[in-house]
Amino acid sequence: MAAELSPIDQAKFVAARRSVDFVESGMKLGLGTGSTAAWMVRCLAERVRDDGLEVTCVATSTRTVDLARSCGLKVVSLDDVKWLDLTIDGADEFDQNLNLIKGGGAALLQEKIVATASDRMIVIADAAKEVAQLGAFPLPVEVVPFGWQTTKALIEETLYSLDVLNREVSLRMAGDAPLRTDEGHFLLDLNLKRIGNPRQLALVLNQIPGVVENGLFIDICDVVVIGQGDGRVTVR
Ligand code: ABF
Repeated sequence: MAAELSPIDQAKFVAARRSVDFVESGMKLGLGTGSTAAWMVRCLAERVRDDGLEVTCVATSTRTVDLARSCGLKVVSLDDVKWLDLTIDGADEFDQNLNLIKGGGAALLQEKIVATASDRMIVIADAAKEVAQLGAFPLPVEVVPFGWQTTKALIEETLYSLDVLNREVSLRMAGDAPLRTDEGHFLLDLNLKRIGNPRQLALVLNQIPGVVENGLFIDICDVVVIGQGDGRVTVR
């Protein structure tokens, strides 16, 4: 499976494969979204098939539901299990405190709900996702469609009052329509370049009426599994 991969895909694959070692039979698992998480789903399905591993899965997006079921995994809703033993998911950035920017895959709300409803969260990522300071990746903020332009203006005012440099709020357009999440919400991208106080920003953003959630995952990730293009893997 890994023989013909590009270095970046090899890095994602080896991180994903290593993360599945943390899965024990009988676990209730949260399955992430994105290309790295997709590798994990495939590797998990292999272990279920080859080792007889028994797991019950909750997916963080409709596309992960589809992939997991196509691989023969048992997928139920979060309401069916209420709580999870472990969630494995990707990320767009992680820092030395294991705080994350997530949501580039437009599934941040379900990802944060699932990750928070887990005893443990493991992030799987290629080494390029590691940053000294979060913010180079545009921070996704999920907003309800009602009055979204007013919400966008309130976000800009908030960023200005926090003196968050390089503020530029853009609605992530997918073609000529705003990008909608599984819940029908819009995603705004905050191009902040660097975030001095991610914990403060995460709290302030979610106080703004119309904001549903943001892509800052603070104190949620427990372990990061980092893959390299040469096949090396680091667990931290
Ligand atoms: C999802 O996958 C998102 O939260 C995150 O933005 C994205 C990372 O994608 P990839 O693994 O393809 O780099 O978890």
